[in-house]
Amino acid sequence: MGRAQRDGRRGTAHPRGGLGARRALKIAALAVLSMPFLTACGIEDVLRFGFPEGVTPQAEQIRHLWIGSVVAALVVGVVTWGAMFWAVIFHRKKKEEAADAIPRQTQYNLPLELVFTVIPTIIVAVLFGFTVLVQNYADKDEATDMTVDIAAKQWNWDFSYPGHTTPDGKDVVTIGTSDTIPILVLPTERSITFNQYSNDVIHSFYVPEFLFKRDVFPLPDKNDQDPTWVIDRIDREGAFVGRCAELCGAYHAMMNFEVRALSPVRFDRWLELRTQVNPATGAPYTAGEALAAVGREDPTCGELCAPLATTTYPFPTDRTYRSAQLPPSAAGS
Ligand SMILES: [Cu+2]
Repeated sequence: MGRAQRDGRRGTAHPRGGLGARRALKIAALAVLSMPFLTACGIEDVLRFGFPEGVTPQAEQIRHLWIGSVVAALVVGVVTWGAMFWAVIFHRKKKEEAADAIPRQTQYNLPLELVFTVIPTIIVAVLFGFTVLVQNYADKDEATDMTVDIAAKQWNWDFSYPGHTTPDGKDVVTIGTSDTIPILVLPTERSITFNQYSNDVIHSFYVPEFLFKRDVFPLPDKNDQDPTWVIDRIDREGAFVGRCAELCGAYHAMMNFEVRALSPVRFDRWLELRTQVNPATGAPYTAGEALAAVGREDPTCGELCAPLATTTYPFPTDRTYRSAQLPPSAAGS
């Protein structure tokens, strides 16, 4: 096609005035549609609406419930906004109407009111049904491959592994202190029971990547609280920050921990080391020492076997502190 022809076509297809506006509209639409792809995230990422990507089957179910609920809410929103704007635009008072004229009254329209009652009831029932299904799954109680005990305290966490003892006969336990973020080392591909209790006030165990939190109560049996929950597995290795999600006192915001998910082989070796004495210290391996030892034996472990938490860091507990608290890496630079 010759240049003149092309120009001619363009001239007749788009009258000069509308061209700019139409093109701008097209570009805007394209920009909106392509945003998820340009930011390297799929439609699921966009629809997560801020939810982290879960790493357990339970988290996946919870995420689907969240996405379904948000999409349902958006559909209801679009229909409602549509009806509102339609009424505002097309049912304005007409010029020829008298000043005191009132519009046609439609109250007590039984069929319409039945529809407006039945539709929300169906929406609520469907949301309720899906919620119950997911809740029952996320809250199920069944035998798992292993158990971890979680003890919350103002303002830290202890994690112990029942059935595994150190040479001096004590339980293998990881103790969080003001100087050390406790690392909850867990295996991937195994089902895990979490058993939790508090030594003082109510805390809440929360790992964002599990999309799940559970209040940690003192005396859960006397307080009629279920302290046990399970996950079917952790899907991948990684370090995931954990937090206390219940305001529990002055240093609540500093009550962080880290879940370190290792492959079953690495985890078994880590737990085995924790039941032994570290020749370098003459005491049983701490969580960090055992991680470092696994890393030395298996250099491919890399950051996963870092002896200190990599997703969070201890906060100064000095109450006279009046400046921003920076990560140790940033503070030095
Ligand atoms: Cu707490």
